[in-house]
Amino acid sequence: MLRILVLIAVVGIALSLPKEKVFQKRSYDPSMVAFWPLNAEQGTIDQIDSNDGLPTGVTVDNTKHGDICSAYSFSGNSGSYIEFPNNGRFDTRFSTTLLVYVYPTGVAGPLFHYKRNNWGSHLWQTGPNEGFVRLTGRNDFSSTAELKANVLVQNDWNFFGVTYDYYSGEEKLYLNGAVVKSGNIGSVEIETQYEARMGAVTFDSRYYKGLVTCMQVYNRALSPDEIIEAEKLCTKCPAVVSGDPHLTTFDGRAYSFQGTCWHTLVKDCSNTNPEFEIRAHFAPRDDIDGLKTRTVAVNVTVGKESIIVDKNNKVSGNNNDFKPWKRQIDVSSNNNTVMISFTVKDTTFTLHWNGRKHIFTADVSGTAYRGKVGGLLGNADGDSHNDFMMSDGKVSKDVNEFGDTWKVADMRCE
Ligand SMILES: [Ca+2]
Repeated sequence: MLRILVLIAVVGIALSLPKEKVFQKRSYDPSMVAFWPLNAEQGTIDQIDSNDGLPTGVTVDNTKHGDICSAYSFSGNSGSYIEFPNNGRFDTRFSTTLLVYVYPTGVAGPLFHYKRNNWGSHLWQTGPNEGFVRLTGRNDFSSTAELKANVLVQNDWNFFGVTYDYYSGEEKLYLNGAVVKSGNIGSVEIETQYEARMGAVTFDSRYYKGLVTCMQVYNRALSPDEIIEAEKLCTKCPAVVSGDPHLTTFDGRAYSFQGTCWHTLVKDCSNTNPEFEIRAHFAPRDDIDGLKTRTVAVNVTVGKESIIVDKNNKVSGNNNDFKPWKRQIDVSSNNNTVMISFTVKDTTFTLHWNGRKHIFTADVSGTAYRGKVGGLLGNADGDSHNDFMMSDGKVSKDVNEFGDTWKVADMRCE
């Protein structure tokens, strides 16, 4: 009987998980005690422990807002919230950092609130532009001083949060990596032992309306530099090459470029002997008049390995010369898409190519090559303004001047 019950319990858990846990190649800061990506790929699954969020009355929003492609949408009523069960892992008790990306469209509501039915430690939006935090004392119902600042921008992304250092007593409110308010609340053991709610609590009629993604909890006060690094864990839209060809860089800059023949999309610029390079073959469209071009093949080179995938998704190259366990370029396909991935240092590139539709997307995770790549997809340093970096390292204002420097000299085209 016990065996049957255990089996049922396991099946129940498997069915209730919204998505599979995504295997992370990167390792997180050891002080991170909870991380809910709150995006289309990883949903409400806790990437650190098993405190997966339980969504109620919220939807995944796949509309691109700024450079973020997916987030959770809260409708601003009592039935729209995510509850995060707390097995003790994100009970930080002493020092803490709470960070979250919010896109408010309403007036007020809880962003991360410990204790669903009363005032535990909490981070809120308390006015159209007002961010607010109050940490509460553990078990003695005391409250520390509030910190608030009129800094949130409506209908835009705000990377908002708080740090608290138990030893110094310093508490700091952050927006987009900068301190916007600070105070000293002394050394208080804080109330963080309860479940947390986002969107709505049961005892207050203010409900958050808007989008949220990338909720992070740490058990120490991060420094400003570390908060800027933490922001990079938040999933941005992939770089895209599609159409005639319209391109969007890793940093979210969209432009059109009509070069023909092979061009470099992404290249390792950290070294005179690049470790990897991704190229695309642009050809004039034969189905319409004018100078429109589109992508007809992609070429990926990593070390001595090189493959080309054509518009029929056919893969050729020298990768069969390598034993499977020695191959650096991983290729798989399903339906109309070829997926190519490779990892160098801590950085993984994930590429999707749909030859029939002439659509190529590139995702990058890791930090070793931030700002150390070049090509038509930009330098991936988080700043869209410098994305027209030419092959000599200078930044151009002219799209054709920029694009032409990334034309590949030693590859021929019919
Ligand atoms: Ca850039």
